[in-house]
Amino acid sequence: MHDDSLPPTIDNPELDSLMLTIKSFLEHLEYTLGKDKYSASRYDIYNALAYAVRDRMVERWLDTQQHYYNSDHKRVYYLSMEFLMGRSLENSLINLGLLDEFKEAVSSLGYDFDELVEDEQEAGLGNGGLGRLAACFLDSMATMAIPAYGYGIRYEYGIFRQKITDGTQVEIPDNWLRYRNPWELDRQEHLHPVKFNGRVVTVHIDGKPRHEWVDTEDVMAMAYDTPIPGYGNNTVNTMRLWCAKSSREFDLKFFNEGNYIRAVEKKMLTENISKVLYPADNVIEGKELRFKQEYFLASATVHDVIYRFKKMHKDLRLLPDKVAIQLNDTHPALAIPELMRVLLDLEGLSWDDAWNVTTRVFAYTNHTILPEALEQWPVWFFEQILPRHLMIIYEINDRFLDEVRRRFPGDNGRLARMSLVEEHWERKIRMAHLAIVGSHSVNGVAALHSEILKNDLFRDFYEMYPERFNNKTNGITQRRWLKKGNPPLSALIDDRIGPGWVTDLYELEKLRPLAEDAEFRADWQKVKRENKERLAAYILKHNCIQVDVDSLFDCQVKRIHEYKRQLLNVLHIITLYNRLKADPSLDIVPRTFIFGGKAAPAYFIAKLVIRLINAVGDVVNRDPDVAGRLKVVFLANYSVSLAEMIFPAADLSEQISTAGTEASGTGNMKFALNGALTIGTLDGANIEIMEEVGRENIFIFGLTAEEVTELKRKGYNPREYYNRNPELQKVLDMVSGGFFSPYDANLFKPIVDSLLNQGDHYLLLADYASYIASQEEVSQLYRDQDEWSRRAILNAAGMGKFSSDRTIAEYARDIWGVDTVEISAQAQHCLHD
Ligand code: IMP
Ligand code: B1N
Repeated sequence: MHDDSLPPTIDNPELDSLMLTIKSFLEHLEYTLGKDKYSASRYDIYNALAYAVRDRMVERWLDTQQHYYNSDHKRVYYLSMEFLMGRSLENSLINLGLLDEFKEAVSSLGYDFDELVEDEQEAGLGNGGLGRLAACFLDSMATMAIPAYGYGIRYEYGIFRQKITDGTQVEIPDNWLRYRNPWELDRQEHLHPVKFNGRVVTVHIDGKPRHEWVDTEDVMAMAYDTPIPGYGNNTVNTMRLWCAKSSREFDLKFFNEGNYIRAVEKKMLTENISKVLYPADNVIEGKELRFKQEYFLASATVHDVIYRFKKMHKDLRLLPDKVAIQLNDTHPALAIPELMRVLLDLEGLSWDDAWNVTTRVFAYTNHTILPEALEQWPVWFFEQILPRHLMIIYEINDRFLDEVRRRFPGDNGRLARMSLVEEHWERKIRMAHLAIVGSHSVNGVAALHSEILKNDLFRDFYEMYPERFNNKTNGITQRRWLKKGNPPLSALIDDRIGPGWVTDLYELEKLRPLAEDAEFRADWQKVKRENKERLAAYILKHNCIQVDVDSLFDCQVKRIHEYKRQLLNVLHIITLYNRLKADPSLDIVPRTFIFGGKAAPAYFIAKLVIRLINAVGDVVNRDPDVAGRLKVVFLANYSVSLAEMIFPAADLSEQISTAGTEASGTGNMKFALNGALTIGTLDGANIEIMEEVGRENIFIFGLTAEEVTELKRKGYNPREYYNRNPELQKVLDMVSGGFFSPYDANLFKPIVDSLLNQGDHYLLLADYASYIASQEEVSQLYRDQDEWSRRAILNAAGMGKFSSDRTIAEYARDIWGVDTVEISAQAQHCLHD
């Protein structure tokens, strides 16, 4: 910051800037919030600070948007039902290059910056990887100066807060907007009516049918905009989230009936659309309200996109020259028939023109192959709620199936497999098929995943449209996941290789030679230790467990799901426990097992796994025979903020999903970037991480995806593994026999049942022995701290590929066809210029 040798005169521009910051903060406290330093609560202080930060973004924001308007570049619209943004204050300051100045201003006013930052409610409008990926992409698009918008829903309640009571997950509603949200600006004027229900009237004009959707019940979508600042440039993009408001006509209709209370009730019901995020990850809930949410996002966004396009252009056939829409999974895929409806019914385009425009605008990203997560909406939902869209989908399907027939005559099996309509049991629309047929690009999120899409899940479609299929391996933003989350490591890296990595993560390659430098390894270890101490203090405060910072921090943090196999990790813990009990003098490497993650509230087995982790912790943490060697910690309410503290402190990253099930994973990248070694299967992006860091610097175990398929084909019998392995047998018998649930002996039976009697769908028993052996190698290596840190450095050095900047550059080049648009620093603002 400012040089102390300079006299504090008014000629010092840095001091000027500092004084303006202080002034801005005080003015917001007084004029925006109506408080003075005596009456201000801690939230007032935080809000005043946030407004001062926001002010510094607004000029660049207006400039950026004005420039996009004037230069009329092609824009990208990233549509997502989830944006897991986390906190904004420190991140904004980092990207704006104002962190030091604001820290100084805050401390000169007598406040603690680090405490204030913690007062921010995090924006948890997402479940896990898919929502956080959308947030990383927004950061990268702004940093790379891409004219881009994130479009989503402004849920009043984000992902629930998780409490652990008696070892059990309890869900607390996340009322994140209670103390205002200083980052958003409401756009009362940006309102779009979104139609529901009603019926379709077809009239024939000159022999041509024209469809009108009438007697609808309309809900207004109102825009709230959040600025998304790029790092070290002048770009500020927009995230626009829609909030549901009842329409005036709606109100009139119901209030005129004279029953005032009933009318208010009805009004509230329509506004429920944006009330709450569905808390299930990698599984669909099939609820009507969710269906309405998806259409609400799709419709409001399509209308906004067209409204903006029309400010500059008349001919909608040129839309693909100016607009690219990326669908974050099928959740917003109703935008495809919605755009068709607008082009056909409102703009009067021919079917062929409308279809040509639509398929050139849309691109679809698939994020999962789990069958329970593939969206299929009952036809009767459409009949009742979106009757016109059903007609359009049927026509898309008829034309598509004609094309299939031409390409593959007589292949009726193929027709049934590829149809947009699933005819089994009740009729359903297969949203993935709609998304593939309606897009020019279909991508998976890691190399293996994209291969599975082509060769397996969407094989028929790949045979028909091979040119549509491509891979875009996920990435993460190093601004949040290293610079913000791990200040000591960032400082160390800056010191040795300079700060270029912040916008070009491949710069980390320069760490490779430093892995051989003993002094650098010592500094690296010091940083890791400092971060482990910070996490240990947090654990002591929140879990009342004292952990040893010299022990190996073995971390698995992610949503709780059977395919992610937290249970396999638990089986390893119990195995170690048994070995120590059998031979108390056994010399093992002390470990602290750290878990974090939420279970979907209705996911019985996932919730039971949380109870098991805590129950095992209760036994292990209290047993004097293993004291000092094993600790088990479940950290409640895993969230972006907690993640920012865990990744820097981890020694070992658990990425142990059944091969072929985790589309990519992104936590795996965050751990390695922060200097953890990975133990993992050959799944998702783990494979590419191995390629980048070297096979010798990662612990790989278990069946490959091909071997999994082969084993299942031959007939997998988990009992064989149980019968053959006495150590495994003992572990499972303890769990099912009530060793960890003495007051309720049968409590954990369903878990063991799922393995032994219900087919062990995710092949835990098949991978158990290999996992245990790999963990032994981990322990051996950890004894050699110098070698361990050498490999950790090589891991971080290999993370260049996993910046979301690289991912976004590929989307921009291969799918969107958009250029970067540098915004210059200028800013003369006048409403009348
Ligand atoms: P929007 O995102 O389409 O609402 O437009 C954002 C920005 O585009 C505004 O803040 C203006 O900078 C610019 N813009 C929109 N309409 C006009 C116009 O009619 N004249 C000049 N600039 C405009
Ligand atoms: O998307 C991430 C990947 O890194 C993960 O491997 C993948 O599991 C995750 C329905 C999902 N796939 N599908 C979902 C989320 C919410 C929902 O309602 C499905 N999440 C993923 C980013 O590519």
